Amino acid sequence: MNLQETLRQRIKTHQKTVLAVACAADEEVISAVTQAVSEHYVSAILVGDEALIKDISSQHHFSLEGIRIINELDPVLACELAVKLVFNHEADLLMKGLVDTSVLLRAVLNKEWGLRTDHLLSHVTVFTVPTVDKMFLMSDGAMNIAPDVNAKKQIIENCIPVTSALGINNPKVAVICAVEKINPKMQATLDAEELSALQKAGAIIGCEVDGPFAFDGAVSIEAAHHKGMSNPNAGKADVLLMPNIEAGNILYKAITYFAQGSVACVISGAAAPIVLTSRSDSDEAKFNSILLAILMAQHKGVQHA
Ligand code: COD
Repeated sequence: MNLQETLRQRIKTHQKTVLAVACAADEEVISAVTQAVSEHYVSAILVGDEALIKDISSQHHFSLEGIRIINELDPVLACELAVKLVFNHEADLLMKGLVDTSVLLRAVLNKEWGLRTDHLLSHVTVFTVPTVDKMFLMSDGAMNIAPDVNAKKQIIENCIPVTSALGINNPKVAVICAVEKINPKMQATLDAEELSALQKAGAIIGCEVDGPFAFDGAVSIEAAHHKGMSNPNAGKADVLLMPNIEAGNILYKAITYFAQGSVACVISGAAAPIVLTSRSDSDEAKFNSILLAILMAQHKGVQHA
């Protein structure tokens, strides 16, 4: 399955969406943004080192025509300016450029002019790998460090608008652990039991939550059969809820570095979708993530329990 093609096909209209980019002076970032502009997906406001942005663009023949640049060399201030553009409705989407994730997220979480809501914010990765003809979601590999059960519930809920935007109805969420059996010494397995019970009791809606599952039993029906797993959703996961940021981040990097997978990443739960890839990600991953953020903006209004 080709992730970019799927994303392109789901974007129905080319409405004028404005993308604000924080710390934009980076080859891959400018490449992805100028591609999105030239294909009329977005118009863009680049915040960052204007001279460097122009220098990189002329070196690589990226057209900056029609793109507004706001010159700000300080990364903290550049993040603040980009977030405020979205807060003030001058832009619809925010994108992380060449800056530490935590610096941008602190601006996003600002109490006066940030993009907070009454819900937790979390990072969602959509990915495909060449060996499986299916799209998966994985969360959270980049924002919430050590989520407790309540945070994990909200991380699951933040995946639902993404699955809806992708046309995945009633997704199967697998709570990923190291084993399939509850082990009181493994907190993730206790969380899995509680999250599954919460969903069965109606406190999480729009998906089915099962676990504990080890990774193989979550994504491979053959592995689930081999292990004798009786859960009918074993091996059929659409969404992988990772136990903590380390597990999520390692899986994310393994998808791109070892499995030659494709990714698209956003922060969900904020007042507007936020394109948030790793600094080392390719321009293709950044472009895919812009497409995903546009799709999410077009599918607003999903209810939580
Ligand atoms: N959603 C909503 N509000 C939040 C969230 C969240 N996910 N996280 C924190 N808040 C709120 C808190 O309730 C509080 O009001 C305020 O923000 C500050 O909370 P702290 O003190 O926990 O926040 P910070 O500023 O120390 O840290 C927030 C970060 C998101 C920056 C932090 O969690 C972090 O560094 N995450 C990892 C980012 C990272 O390095 N990723 C690397 C992989 S790319």
